[in-house]
Amino acid sequence: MESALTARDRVGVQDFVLLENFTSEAAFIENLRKRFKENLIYTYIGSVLVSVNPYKELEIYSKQNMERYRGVSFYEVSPHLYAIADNSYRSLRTERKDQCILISGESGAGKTEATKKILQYYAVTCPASQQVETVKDRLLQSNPVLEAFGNAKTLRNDNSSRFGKYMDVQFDYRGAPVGGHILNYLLEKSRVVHQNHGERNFHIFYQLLEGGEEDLLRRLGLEKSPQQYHYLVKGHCARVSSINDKNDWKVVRRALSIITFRVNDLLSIVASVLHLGNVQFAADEQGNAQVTTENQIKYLARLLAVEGSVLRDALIHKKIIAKGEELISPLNLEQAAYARDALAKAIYGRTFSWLVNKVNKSLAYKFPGWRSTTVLGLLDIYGFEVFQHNSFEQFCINYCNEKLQQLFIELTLKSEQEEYESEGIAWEPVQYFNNKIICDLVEEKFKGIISILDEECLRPGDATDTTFLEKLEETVKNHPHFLTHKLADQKTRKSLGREEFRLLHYAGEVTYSVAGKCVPRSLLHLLPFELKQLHYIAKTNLATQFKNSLSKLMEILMSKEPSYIRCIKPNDAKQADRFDEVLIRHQVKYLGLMENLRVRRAGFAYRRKYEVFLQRYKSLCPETWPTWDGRPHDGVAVLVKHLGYKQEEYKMGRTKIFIRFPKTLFATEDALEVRKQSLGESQAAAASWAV
Ligand code: AD9
Ligand code: MG
Repeated sequence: MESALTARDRVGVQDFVLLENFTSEAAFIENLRKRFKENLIYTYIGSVLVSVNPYKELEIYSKQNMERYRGVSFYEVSPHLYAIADNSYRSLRTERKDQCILISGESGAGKTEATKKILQYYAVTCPASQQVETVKDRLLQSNPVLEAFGNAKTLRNDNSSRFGKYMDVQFDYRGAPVGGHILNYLLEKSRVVHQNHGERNFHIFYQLLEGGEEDLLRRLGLEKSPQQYHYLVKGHCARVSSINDKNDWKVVRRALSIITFRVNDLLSIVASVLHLGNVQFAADEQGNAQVTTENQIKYLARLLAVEGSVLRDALIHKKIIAKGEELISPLNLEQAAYARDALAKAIYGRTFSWLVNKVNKSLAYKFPGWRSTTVLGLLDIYGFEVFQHNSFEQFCINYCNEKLQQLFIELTLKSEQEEYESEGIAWEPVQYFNNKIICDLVEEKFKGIISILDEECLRPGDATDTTFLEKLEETVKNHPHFLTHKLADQKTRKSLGREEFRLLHYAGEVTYSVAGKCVPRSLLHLLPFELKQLHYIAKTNLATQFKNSLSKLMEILMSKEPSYIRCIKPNDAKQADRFDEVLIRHQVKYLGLMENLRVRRAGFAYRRKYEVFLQRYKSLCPETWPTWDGRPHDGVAVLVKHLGYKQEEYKMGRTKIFIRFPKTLFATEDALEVRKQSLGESQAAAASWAV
């Protein structure tokens, strides 16, 4: 029989706070590695769940397993996202306080899978009724729809979410899900017109072509083969072995009809994007673009219900308003292609928003005012990104992570502090890196990067990427987290291009290119007509829009009690049983896990309610065994005295015992093991404990 000590040695600790050497990154990673090897993909840092993508099906998501986690105290079962889901749900019910679960991690780390598994958990374990079943079904069905339109095959993930998602689930007084609402962030629209080698456009295009019935495709003027469409061939990988577009189409088609009855309109628009991509131009003698593909215009006119001639003209001209007058001027070849692509992106982007609206309508709680509901939010948002070349998109994503990190540290510290206070234990201040300075650098009014970008982009006349950079240099030149070629010293200068700036994020340095950040205003007028419901308004810069929606998100999250799931990707090959240490070390850093652990371990490694502690260890002291009739607090006091705990090793709070060092707890655990063997109890009874 394996002793507690050797089991710990083999599978590591279930909670990083129990690591002896908790400041050592190497010890942290070693613990992850041990557990990963044993298929134990979940580990806690206190109440934060760290999850490593197994890239294989594990038998831990069965209905029986869901039941194991239902209503059970967090630490009595092995770490699992069901424990997080159940714990949040229970707080929601007992304290009637809104909850949120923040899921972060880099592309392919398992965020979306975690979100889906949590939703499934609620679908199975929450009370049911006919009306509730409909809501549960819609909640689950919203996934295939949003994934079809918002996910794509990338080099990092065959089903990569190309948008950020925050989903609220509303629960009624009985704890049954009765409604939901989705907020979406920053769809990667550039993918509609261009894909890198080895990547695809959004799934829906391939699903429609592969799975769509013949008469549907005929009506849309589409041919079955993706090779026919310019927007689908850029990445040279229309087919992917892990994806079955034909089957997925069936699922999506069914889910769509649950969510909206305007599926035909929707598919017309999807088809129109493909036709738009095939519109070609040739230059006339003056060098002005002319449309050479009349067939496409014909289809487009029909699908979008616009006049062919209006559309044709709009694609090859631009409209500018100067001194209150509207001027029309011709476009050259390059400009026309740009306009076409801009239109395709805008159409797709608007369609996505429209779809999210439809999903929200179908999920809307139908009895407002009847009884108040409580809300549980799930945030599935891209983690910190650093590429060779980082553009505006990475800037927004990393800014978002910077904000989430700020929120995370603030709330973790706050809840630690509150717990100490409510337990009557003196709080010992923790040193930690406060990233507010970086958030301010990005978002501060008038002098933050976004403000300057906004000002430059909306300035009439000659704003360019270079003037933007100069303005930045002028305004934030002395900021310790900001650098450009001009501001850098001789040595660093070599690593910075003249069209780049570098930010020192909490997670590390990232160099961003400013190219294309400033889109001249005139281009925004290229969108020549208004698609019904797809009205295009461009009053503010994208970055400002993102900043505003992010600040709303922060408000939402701040008003709720948060839980965290930090996802880690074990290797870049999407393979099972491969633990790439370098890659993992990066993520541990970007996710701020060591900082998290430091804050959590600042005072005491371990704490438990007196009842729970006594129940587990009472057999170690003759006075508490087999039963203790007095207050659990007094029982624990007797117990730890008997065990010889020294004064500096623990503190007695109002409802919990706090133990400073893991070794104290381990010694007690080992003593329990010996005792159990002498009592002839099976090892299994102790196996599930969080030690
Ligand atoms: V991205 O930022 O949207 O590109 P995610 O969402 O973090 O990314 P996702 O959840 O899509 O990653 O997971 C990627 C793939 O890993 C999935 O398609 C599964 O094949 C695999 N995966 C993730 N989590 C699990 C799991 N718990 N069990 C088995 C998993 N496989
Ligand atoms: Mg995802």
